[in-house]
Amino acid sequence: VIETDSRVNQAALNFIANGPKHLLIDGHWVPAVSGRTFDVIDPATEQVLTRVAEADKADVELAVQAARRAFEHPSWATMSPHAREACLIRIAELIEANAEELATIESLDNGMPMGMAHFSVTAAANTFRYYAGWPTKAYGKTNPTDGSSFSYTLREPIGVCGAIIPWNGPFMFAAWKIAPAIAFGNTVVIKPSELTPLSILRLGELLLEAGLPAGVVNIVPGYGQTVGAAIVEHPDVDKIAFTGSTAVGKGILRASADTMKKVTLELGGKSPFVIFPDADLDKAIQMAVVGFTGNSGQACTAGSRVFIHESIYEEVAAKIVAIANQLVIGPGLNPATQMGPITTEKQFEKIESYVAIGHADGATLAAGGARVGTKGFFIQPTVFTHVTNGMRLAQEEIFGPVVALIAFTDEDDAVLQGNDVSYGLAASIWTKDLNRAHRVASALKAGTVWVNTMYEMDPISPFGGFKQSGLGKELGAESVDAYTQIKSVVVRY
Ligand code: TXE
Repeated sequence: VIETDSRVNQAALNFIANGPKHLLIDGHWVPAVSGRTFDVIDPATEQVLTRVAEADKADVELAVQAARRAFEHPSWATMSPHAREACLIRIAELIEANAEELATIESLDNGMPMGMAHFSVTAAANTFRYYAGWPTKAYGKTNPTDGSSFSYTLREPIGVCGAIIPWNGPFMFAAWKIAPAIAFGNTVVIKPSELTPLSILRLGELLLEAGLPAGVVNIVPGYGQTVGAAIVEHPDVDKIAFTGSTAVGKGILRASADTMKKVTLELGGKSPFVIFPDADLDKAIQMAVVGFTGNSGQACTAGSRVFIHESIYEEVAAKIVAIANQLVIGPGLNPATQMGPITTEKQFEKIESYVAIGHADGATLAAGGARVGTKGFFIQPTVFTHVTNGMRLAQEEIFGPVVALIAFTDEDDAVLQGNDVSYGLAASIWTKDLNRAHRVASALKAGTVWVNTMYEMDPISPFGGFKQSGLGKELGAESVDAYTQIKSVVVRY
């Protein structure tokens, strides 16, 4: 493990030492009603970075009331669309102006390398900028009639949106939920993961600086079973947008039934990365490694099953192993770091358990598999070869830098095996044959398919999983339906 670089952004350190670690409710930073706090850990050192106020049911109550007031009067929903647009643009600009600080906070809290942290911060700014274009375009329609009435639709906000986000990409996921919600006139109660709340607290400051009215976005850090559950059960929350595990997503869907909330879910994945023999092999191999080691494999779209044509299997596997063995592992803040620590101890232990499962399943450990160093949650990039798609290694989301290399015989076999899994979030196909690229892109059951690329995300493109990877779409024009509802109005002459 290489050392942390000494040139750390001072504004970030200052925020961690002195910035508000309270809840943001109704435009004010307030302590939790209970007075409780929880520790935030730096995964590269296992040291406590700071302590943050721990919200609970009583705080959710106050946050929902504030969000409801901001929604109704004075109404964020009926504010001029141009004013809402201007506010979203200001937020994007403030994120960009504070990018180094935000990326540093994200890297310290989550462990991700600075390059990745900057990617997330830029993606978040782009998301606010993209949605700044929407308040002025939330059109309804005029419906055809026989001339004796006037019939039209209104596209209206849903109301108070509960956002629950995970720890693997906190800042970007916060933007994915807040930006569309407020663009269409909704208000928000957001719960960051208890494991990585810091960049979202800093975002809260920027939202206020941008002039977002009090109560439009409320931030309640805390635990899933308490704060998360209280948001999901609250009768005055109209919609839930969740990113996290499939198991918790299913529970949220069930719990939302009682109050008939609208729900969007972005859940886990076990995405196929398919290398055909005619691919640009050097690029494919490089990106295969990025696909399972990017963000230390803690990505819902990670290419955790790499399918390699049998004619090139040994050659490609050997090269993947060689690159994986050379990756520089260290704290996210060191510019030389290519792979940071695992974000939490619990996740680290889960990954270690899958190394044991791989052995037990009879796969061959070709690289990694062990802890790196003694401090911090560092683990080696881990490659299992001679995996068959039925093994647990190939069927269950590990959420770490562990890849299963699986052989396939022909295109049909690649599609069959690629689809033979309960998830359907993403896929990556590597081939120079244009016909094959389109055929396989169409045949794979996944919400996003990349051809000769990987991890390309843009708020212009809708994102969301098939099968057990989720429900509904975020981003893109399709997300308009997730944050608005249609009202039909009929006026009889
Ligand atoms: O996720 P949780 P965990 C997968 C990944 C990982 C596994 C477990 O495989 O190993 O999930 O991670 C909140 N009501 N993903 O346990 O619990 C929680 O506080 C309401 C994939 O950390 O799903 C946090 O804010 N909320 C995923 C958020 O849910 C609840 C990203 C996510 O945590 C809750 C993260 C409850 N009952 C993990 N229980 C992806 N799609 O990228 C928890 N939460």
